[in-house]
Amino acid sequence: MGAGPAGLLLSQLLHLAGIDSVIVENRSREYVIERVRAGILEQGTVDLIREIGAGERLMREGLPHEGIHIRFDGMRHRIDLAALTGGRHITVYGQNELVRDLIGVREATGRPLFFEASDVSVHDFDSARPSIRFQAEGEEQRIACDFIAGCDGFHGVCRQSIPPADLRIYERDFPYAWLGILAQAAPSCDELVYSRHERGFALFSMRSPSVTRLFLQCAPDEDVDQWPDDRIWEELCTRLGTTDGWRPNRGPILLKGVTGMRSFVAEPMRHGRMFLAGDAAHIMPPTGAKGLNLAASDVRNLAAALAGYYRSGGETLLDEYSGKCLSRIWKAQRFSLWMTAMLHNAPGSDAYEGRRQTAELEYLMGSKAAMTSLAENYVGLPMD
Ligand code: RFL
Ligand code: PHB
Repeated sequence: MGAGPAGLLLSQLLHLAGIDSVIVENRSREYVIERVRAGILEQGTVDLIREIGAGERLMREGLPHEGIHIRFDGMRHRIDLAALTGGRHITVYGQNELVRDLIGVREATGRPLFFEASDVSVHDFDSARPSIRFQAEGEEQRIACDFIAGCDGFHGVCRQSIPPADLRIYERDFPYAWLGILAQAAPSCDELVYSRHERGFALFSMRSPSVTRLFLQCAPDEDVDQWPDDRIWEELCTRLGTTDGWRPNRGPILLKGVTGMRSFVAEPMRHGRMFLAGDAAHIMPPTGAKGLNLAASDVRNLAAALAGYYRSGGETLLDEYSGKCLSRIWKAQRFSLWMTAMLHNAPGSDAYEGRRQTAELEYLMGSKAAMTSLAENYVGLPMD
C-alpha cells in the first residue's frame, strides 16, 4: 500500500527476490512525482538504491556532501562528516526525483502499480488470507494476498485499520513548524547550513547547482499568505547571514509551504500479516533528515524477512521485523529531537534555555567526541 519511497523500494526488493506484489496508491502519478519533500540520503540509502538498480541518475545528478555547517553567534562552523566517520558522506537528491526513478524501475518490471485508487480498505490481515479492496481504472478491485505492507504514510489506512488496543502510540507535538521554499538561485555555499538564531531556526539546503531549498522556523498555524517573497528573503538573510558577509543568493521563489512537526512511533510495526513501514509507523521533525532513510531501512528488513519466509517457510525474521526496526527508529527519534531542541527557539522559552543551547553548541564544536556523535548519526547508523 502506497507508492512513496517505502512502497516503491520494497516492491523492487521483492521483485529481485522473485516475489510478486501489487502497489496501490491513492494519488495520481504526477502528484507523487512532483511532491517536494526530503532531500538528504544517507550513504546506506544510496547503497540500497544502487543495489536494486535504481541509482543511475542518482549517481549522475546527486550531490555528495562531506560536511555540514552549524551557524550560531553570527558564524558558520563546519562539521567534517567524512573525516569523523571514516569517509562516509550524505547525498543531496530530491525525494521526488528518487520517486520518479523508482516508478520507472517498477514500470520496467511490468508488475502492477495502480494510481488514483479510491475507497481503499484492508481486510482479514489477522488471518492467513488478507485482502485489499479499492476502486481503480473504473472498476472495483479486490486483491487476495499473503501479506500486506502498509507503506501508505502517516495518514494512510493501514495503521488506522489496526485495533487501537493492539498498538502502543508514543508521540510529541512541537510548538513550531517550518516555512519552506524552493528558489531558482544558485546555492551560495556548497554544503548545508543549520542555523540557530534568536529569531528562530533557519536551514539552507539545495537541490541542484541552480536550485536552493530553504526553511524558516514559523508558527504551526502560520499563514503563507503573510509571507510575500521579500519578507521571506529578509528573514532568511537575517537568520542565516554571517559576520563575514555570507548569505543565501536570492532568486525567484518556485514553491512555498508550511511543514508541521511531530514525533510519533506506533508499536509494534506488525499486526498478523500486515507490516507497517516508513511514515505509516513513525515520523519525526525533519531537522535530523531521517524520515526517508528510515523508510529505506525498514523495507530492507521487511524484504529480507519476506524472502526468508518464501525460501524456507520460517517466520523468525518476520517475528523479528518490528523489534529490529524499532531499535534503529528510536535512535533516529533521539537524534532528531536533540538536533531540533538544540537549534529551535520554543515560544516562551526563558533566558536559561537560550544559554543552555549556546553551551550545547559551543560544546559540540569544541569536542571531537561530540562532533563525531553528530556525524555518525547524520550520515546514518548501520542498517544492520
Ligand atoms: P510517503 O512518502 O508519505 O508515501 C506514502 C504513500 O502512500 C500514499 N497513500 C495511500 N495509498 C493508498 N491508499 C491510501 N489510503 C493511502 N494513503 C496514502 C501516499 O499518497 C504516498 O504516496 O511515506 P514513506 O514511503 O514512508 O516515505 C517517508 C518519507 O516520505 C518521509 O519520511 C520524508 O519525506 C521525511 N522528510 C525527510 N526525510 C529524510 O530522510 N531526509 C530529509 O531531508 C527529510 N526532509 C522530510 C523532509 C519531510 C518533509 N515534509 C514535507 C514532511 C523535509 C520535509 C519538509
Ligand atoms: C532538504 O533539503 O529538504 C532538507 C535538508 C535537511 C533537513 C531537512 C530537509 O534536515
